[in-house]
Amino acid sequence: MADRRPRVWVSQPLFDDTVAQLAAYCDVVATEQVSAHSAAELAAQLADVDGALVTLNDRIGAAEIANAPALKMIANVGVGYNNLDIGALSAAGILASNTPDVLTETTADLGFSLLMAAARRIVESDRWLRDGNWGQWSFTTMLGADLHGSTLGILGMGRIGQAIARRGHHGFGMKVLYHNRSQLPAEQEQAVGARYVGFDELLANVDHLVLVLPYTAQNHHIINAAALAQMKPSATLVNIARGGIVDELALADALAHGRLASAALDVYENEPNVRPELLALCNIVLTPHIGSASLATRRAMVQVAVDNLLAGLGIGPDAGKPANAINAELLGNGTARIAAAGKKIGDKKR
Ligand code: 8YV
Repeated sequence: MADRRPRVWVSQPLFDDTVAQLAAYCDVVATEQVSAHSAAELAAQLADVDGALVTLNDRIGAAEIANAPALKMIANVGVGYNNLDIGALSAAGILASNTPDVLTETTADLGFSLLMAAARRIVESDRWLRDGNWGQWSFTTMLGADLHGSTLGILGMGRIGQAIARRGHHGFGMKVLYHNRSQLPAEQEQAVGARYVGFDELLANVDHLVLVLPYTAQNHHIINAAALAQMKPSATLVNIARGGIVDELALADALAHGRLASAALDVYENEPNVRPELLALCNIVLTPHIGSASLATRRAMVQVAVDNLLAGLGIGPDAGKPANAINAELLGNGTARIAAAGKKIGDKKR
């Protein structure tokens, strides 16, 4: 059978010049408007392609790939990939990749910005001033909580967690406590000035808690009413991970009744819908999932995803070995569709 150019689908507008690199090797179908694709639309788009470049908007599991016989590779633009059912993709021999590293510092920057904004009541102050409330300077207006010298807690100590710890320890002289599935090696802990503690100890002892753990079924609503009740009433909670980690109604209740001083969320359980109970509060900062949203970082993420996609389709310098394969075991055990095909599609230099 004669070689044909692979077909790829790009699920939403990204950066045209970066995505154009795909067109040198592949026939590209690019969605031109930002839209949430239904399960049926995803299945229809994936039915006829070899690869896809997708984002967290695209929830892809067994049903969406059931009629996609040519599909070999899904490149997710993002480090989190809870939108993909990796078990279902692996069972079908479809590789998946993500974009770690390039977004670490940008996302840590946002986490820290949200922490400062919430603890020092910056957004609330801005709104209060614009609303014409500043009649007279007063000693007690908008009293908040200090970051310097306080205790920072981090739940989830991967790359982004460590980058936040570094900021807190080296930049703000904070004591840093963390909890994670596994304890870091001693030299890594020292580099970011962080000490491992149990989950309950973390909740009870920190002045500020930042959530940076990957979302799984096991940690669904791990920050619930009981967890919030263990925290200091003066504490700040920041979530830059995934919305499902926090019970949003319990959080809104704690904030409304003075059991937690402040919070900041960049992620929500049912994006883009934000609960009215959260919107009604003044002691919470709400941003629309912009953790990695600097221009340079978003461009870098798309480049990494494009490189992964081409590699997964057997094209370019890393042909057959996408650098960020999530289910890389498929390459080792020969069950990846690309490996089973056993051929390189094109060898054009990039
Ligand atoms: C991305 C994110 O912008 O990387 C992640 O996990 O949450 C964001 O940085 C998002 O995933 C885009 O798909």
